[in-house]
Amino acid sequence: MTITITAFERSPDGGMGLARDTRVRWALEETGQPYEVRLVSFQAMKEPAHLALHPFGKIPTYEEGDLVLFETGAIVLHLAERHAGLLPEDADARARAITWMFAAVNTVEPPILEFANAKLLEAGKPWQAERLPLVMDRVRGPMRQLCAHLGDAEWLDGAFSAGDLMMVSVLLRTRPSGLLDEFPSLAAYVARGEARPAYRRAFAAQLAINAPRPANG
Ligand code: GTB
Repeated sequence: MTITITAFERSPDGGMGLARDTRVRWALEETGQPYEVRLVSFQAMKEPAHLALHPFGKIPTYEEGDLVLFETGAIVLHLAERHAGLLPEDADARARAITWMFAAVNTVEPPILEFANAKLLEAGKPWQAERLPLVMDRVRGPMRQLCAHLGDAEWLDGAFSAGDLMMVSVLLRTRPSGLLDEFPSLAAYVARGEARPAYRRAFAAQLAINAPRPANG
């Protein structure tokens, strides 16, 4: 059955892999699932046809026959549960990998989003200069704790799993601000994720859509 996901027609990051379709593409690549992509504009995301797939009017969405999913955590979990490659066989190890997926989106990602919003949406507000360092510290907290957990390990819990896929994807958003480089072991962890052939294919596919196109003569 054909899998179709949606992605930005023009990603605000110009294809640096920070938009959330990248993590879904990565999971599709890790599990060896071919997929198609439907590109949507910001305007189209808020129109009824897209809202029928995603009640919050965002990307990515996931269609597979009659099944329609949204929320990257749910999509990656769906793929990981149905195909080999992203979750261990052992039931306890599987539960721990899923725990790390939740930790990525529920504990590590929220302060990163708060920081992104404070930087972009509060630009020019009189309180921004005072607030930004506080918000940045809230990002550092879970990153510091994650470093302590990771130690010298390659991945969060044994072999690479959907937990790592989600965590690396979330941490990638801390690179442009310089925060990721404050934590060399996390930067190395993210680099290990990016070095995976499946990640490289996912990154290249989304970059190909967003790369500057030559002007038509
Ligand atoms: N919790 C949802 C999930 O994980 O699926 C969040 C989905 C979401 O926020 N999608 C964003 C979106 O559709 C795209 S990824 N936004 C459009 C809108 O809200 O109107 C967020 C994103 C956008 C741009 C960058 N960037 O340029 O660096 C990074 C991340």
